[in-house]
Amino acid sequence: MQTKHAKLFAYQIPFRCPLNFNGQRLTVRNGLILQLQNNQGHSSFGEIAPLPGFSVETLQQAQEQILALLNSGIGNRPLSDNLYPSVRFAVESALRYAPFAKQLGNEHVIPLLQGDNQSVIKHYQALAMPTIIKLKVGRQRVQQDIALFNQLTSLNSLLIIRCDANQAWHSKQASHFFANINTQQLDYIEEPTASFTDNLLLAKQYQIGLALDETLHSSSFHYQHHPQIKALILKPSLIGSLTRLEHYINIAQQQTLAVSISSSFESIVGLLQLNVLADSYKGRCAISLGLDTVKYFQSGLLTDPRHIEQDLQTLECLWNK
Ligand code: OSB
Ligand code: MG
Repeated sequence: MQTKHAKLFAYQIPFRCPLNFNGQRLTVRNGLILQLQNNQGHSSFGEIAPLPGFSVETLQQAQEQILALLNSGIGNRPLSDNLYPSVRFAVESALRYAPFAKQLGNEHVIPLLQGDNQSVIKHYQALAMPTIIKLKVGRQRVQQDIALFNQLTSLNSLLIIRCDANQAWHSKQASHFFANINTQQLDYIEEPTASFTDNLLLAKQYQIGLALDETLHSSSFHYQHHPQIKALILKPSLIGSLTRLEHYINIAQQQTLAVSISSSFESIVGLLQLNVLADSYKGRCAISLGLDTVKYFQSGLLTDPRHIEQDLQTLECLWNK
């Protein structure tokens, strides 16, 4: 299929409250939407929104790269190996021209809880106490994380929690956490410390499951299976190439790992694209969707799947040919 037209839009979506990304406090989310149209008139989207604190590239760099690519004619020749992950994922997925769902496949979206203990508990109750949640830990004293975990599990003895520490703990802090929770109710934890070796040791000692997230983003990392590893967290905007994602899906399939296709706080356009991608992996491994992030945006621009076309018309257009 040949691409006939391309448009590039710039968006800015305010967060409801400022959010912290690896020490970077953001009040708005900035990104780009790529819209391609093929010679049969089908439209397709990709989102380019490097996440400060997580992405190697800045939005400015990504914007320069996508504009250069549009200038040289997108889809005319193989993509260079030097594309930034956010650009590569947007372009590769838009070029697939896979039809969009009209809404997120909610049944597999895992509720994400973060904030102070009181608001997390309130949030959990407001959700009618689901049996699986993802909980951010490592952003307050360990003792408070322990109290929160135990409060949640005491509200619902059937609750299974997936924790995510974003490598915030030292080994001692992680030990303290695992020693003081009911590990039977911990499905797995993403990245307790920054050391992969320590994480494996901790997991063995406390008989808990590990999930790999940040670890997968390092180009020098080569997967070797350990029985403690239970899940892979795949963030396509940070991993970039569909081939690399496919590689991890193959590993998950071979080792029976769970996979979470997870957001990097994209607009609804990026989230729908991630949903399409997750659907394409169905049947190969247990897939869940880490896409419960649109709730952090002020409702309006690019937060409602029904209004994408109208919303795009209000955005600054950086390319239209
Ligand atoms: O650490 O998993 C993370 C979003 C942006 C950057 C890092 C992370 C996240 C998420 C996305 O947690 C939501 C999810 O995975 O459920
Ligand atoms: Mg994570």
